[in-house]
Amino acid sequence: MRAIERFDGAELFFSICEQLRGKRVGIFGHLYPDGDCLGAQIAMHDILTRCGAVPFMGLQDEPIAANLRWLSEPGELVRAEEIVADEYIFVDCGIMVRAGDFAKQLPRPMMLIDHHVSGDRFAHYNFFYPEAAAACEIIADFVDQKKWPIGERAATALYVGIVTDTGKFSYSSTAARTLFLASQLALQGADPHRIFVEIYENESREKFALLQRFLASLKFYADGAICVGRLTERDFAETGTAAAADTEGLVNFPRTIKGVRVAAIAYDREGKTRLSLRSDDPELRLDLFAAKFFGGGHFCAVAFTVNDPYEKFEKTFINALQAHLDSFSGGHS
Ligand SMILES: [Mn+2]
Repeated sequence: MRAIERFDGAELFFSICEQLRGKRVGIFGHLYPDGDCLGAQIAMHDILTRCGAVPFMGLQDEPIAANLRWLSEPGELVRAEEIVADEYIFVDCGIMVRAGDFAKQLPRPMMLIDHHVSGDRFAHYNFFYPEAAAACEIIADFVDQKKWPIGERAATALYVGIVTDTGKFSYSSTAARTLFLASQLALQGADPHRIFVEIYENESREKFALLQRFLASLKFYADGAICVGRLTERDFAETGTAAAADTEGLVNFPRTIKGVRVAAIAYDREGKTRLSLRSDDPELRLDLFAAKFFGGGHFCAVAFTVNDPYEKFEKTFINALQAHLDSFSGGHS
């Protein structure tokens, strides 16, 4: 039987947290925050509060996805640029540009906790583990190793980060450690069923109208190995949805089609085209593909933005993706 692999650095992590006693600490994530980002911010807020620090959670001026709003208390998330603190911490954000423009003005952050494949390591202390399924998994592991007391709320926040970043414990990043830590969080008060209902069974009718359009738009390439869905400004306007929040998870539908090795969604966002790609196979190294377009992410999940309308970019995109698949297919058919 294999042992559960832990992340090193738990000792150092808590000693830094304890050094922050009495200090004002800004905790930030990335633009368009997801469950892992918010979950990690809330958990760090809890840990730092217990250490005697005065933490603040920052958010860019943008809406949080409707199915995540229950996580934070009203007024708890402040505009990122309004936070003036002694030290700064970033979670789930490997590169500074993903944090938004406000971050350029900050001094070097004290700490970074991240699990993206590539990153700048821009903080003094970088807890950077690309093998982690979620930033929340790293924090949950440290908490578990040190038997650090966390309350029900932080346990719930960490569970949310893990369940969302692993696609409900389904992606290839899901390890024995992931399941073990989820069970530890459940013992600390995270309620798996309640969290599931909050996140996955509260879809709006507007989002379903968008899903209908997305499914109707699917196009297949490369003998069905590539499947792309497309949403335009008009789709968002006519369904009353928002590009950033309501596209979450849509790309997972084509990913489940037999024969599809890479699924993608291309949608209009603020006059640009946002592409989000998923695969089931880490060997396809989508992170390297996204890097060609100045994007990033994980082996199996990446995103990037291009300035051209999708209709203009489509041919380049499909050709490049097909060439990428050909060169990374190795022993696969
Ligand atoms: Mn994450």
